[in-house]
Amino acid sequence: MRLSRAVLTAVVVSLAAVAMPASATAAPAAPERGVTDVVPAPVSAKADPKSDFRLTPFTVIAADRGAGQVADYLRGLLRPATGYPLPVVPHAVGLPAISLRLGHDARIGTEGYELKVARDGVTLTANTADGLFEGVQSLRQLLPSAIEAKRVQHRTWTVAGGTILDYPRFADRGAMLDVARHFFKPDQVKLYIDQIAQYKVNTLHLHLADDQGWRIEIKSWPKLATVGGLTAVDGDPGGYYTQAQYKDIVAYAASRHITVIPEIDMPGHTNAAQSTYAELNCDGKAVPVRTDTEVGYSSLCISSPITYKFVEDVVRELAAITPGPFLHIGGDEAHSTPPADYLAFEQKVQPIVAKYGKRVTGWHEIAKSNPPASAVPQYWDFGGDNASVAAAAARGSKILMSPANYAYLDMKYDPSTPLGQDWAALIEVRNGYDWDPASLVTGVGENQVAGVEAPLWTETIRTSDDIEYMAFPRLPGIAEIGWSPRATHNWDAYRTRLAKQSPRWTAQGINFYRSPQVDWR
Ligand code: TNX
Repeated sequence: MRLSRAVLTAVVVSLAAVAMPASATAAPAAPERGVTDVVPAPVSAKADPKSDFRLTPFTVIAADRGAGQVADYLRGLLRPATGYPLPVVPHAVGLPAISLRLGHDARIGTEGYELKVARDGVTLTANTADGLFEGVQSLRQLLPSAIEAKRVQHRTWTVAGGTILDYPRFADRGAMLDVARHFFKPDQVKLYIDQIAQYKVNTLHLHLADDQGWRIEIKSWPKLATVGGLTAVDGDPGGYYTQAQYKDIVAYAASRHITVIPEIDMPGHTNAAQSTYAELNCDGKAVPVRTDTEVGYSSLCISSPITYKFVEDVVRELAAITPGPFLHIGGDEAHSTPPADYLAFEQKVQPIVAKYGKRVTGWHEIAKSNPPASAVPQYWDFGGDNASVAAAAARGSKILMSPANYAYLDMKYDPSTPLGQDWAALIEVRNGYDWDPASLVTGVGENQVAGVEAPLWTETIRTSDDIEYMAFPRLPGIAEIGWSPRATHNWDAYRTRLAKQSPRWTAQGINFYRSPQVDWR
């Protein structure tokens, strides 16, 4: 019997189907991405593979009034790799659209959003532009990682289907960059802003002055920057931001829905100021310049009126160029300031911050000075009992959590990490993720926690590559702890989601640490 060609083909095809390896039919390969893969994990996410949305050259971005800035930002994200025009329009009028809508939804607060991806369009709804911006960060993760490429990629662009309802656990999710130990130029700070914004980080704390360098122009004390800014750790080149450059960084951060918190550390960590201006020392003699990495040796002169003139001038000028509500006044490791002097200093300085319309934040040592309930102590110790921090929380202060043994991005991953320090801990990706801000400090529970911040001290950090290597992949973990519900916390699930982020980092040019704890793709 001769089989016709058609019959033969049919037999071969059905045989091939039977012969398919069991793994391919029983467990289809995990998709590259979906609504349940987003980092930080959303409050709720329901995937629907039948409702994928395709971006095409005809797709438009339809934006409500008040959503224009986020729409332009989204267009800027999607255009380089797609090459599509993606015009921003008020109404889609029949064209396939990504719609950005402002509404009133009591479930999602000021930073939450609802994202619906269907075959005929994507709808992102929030109560504020901040919420839309955070929703856009989820939306971009639903596209192939090639969307992060800087040049046109010829391929299809499918947004993974489904719905997300999402809002943050804590109001503050921050990153700190120490630009004092090593200086980073405005463009480097902006690059870091873009990198952290994608994980819904909403504050950037800039550590602007320390023993080794002063980094912000103060017009009434001009040599702080022009002389005190010349140095950096180990004799490396210094630098400073003019007030115009600082304002530009602040505006750039605002365009990424990030608030800048400037820090002038005092009464310790002040050698750069005291080597520049002799009158800031009790004996009227300038101290020598220092670029080593000792801490705790410097102190402003607590008994001198000039000290408070200096502080007020700095606070006034900084407050005038800082739209955010907080000024950070440091206060850590003031080992050369006697406790009574520390108290006297804090009680004089904190009202100066209030006088210029700002709220005080500072390292948790400020809690010893009975700060007002509006002040936010930033906890950096290892957890457990801390009477003054607990007392501040009991008086109504919220506490920002930056435990050095979990959240410090300058800690080495393991003994072989070429950068960083190890005084607090070695922090592998899992350690950096496995902690809970609401059960860290006795007496500071869920409602007393302002949020989390991941500080990056830069004694050993010199370049943007160095910043990226220490922040990635740990910063997304801290961001997730700050954003995602406690109930989503699960290392095994997280490490799988984290692995799927790495092609995005590669496309963005981020120099990340390939932790052996994660099965990178
Ligand atoms: C401690 S903890 C510091 C910084 C250092 C850092 C290095 C704290 C508030 N201060 O002065 O840069 O350790 O890890």
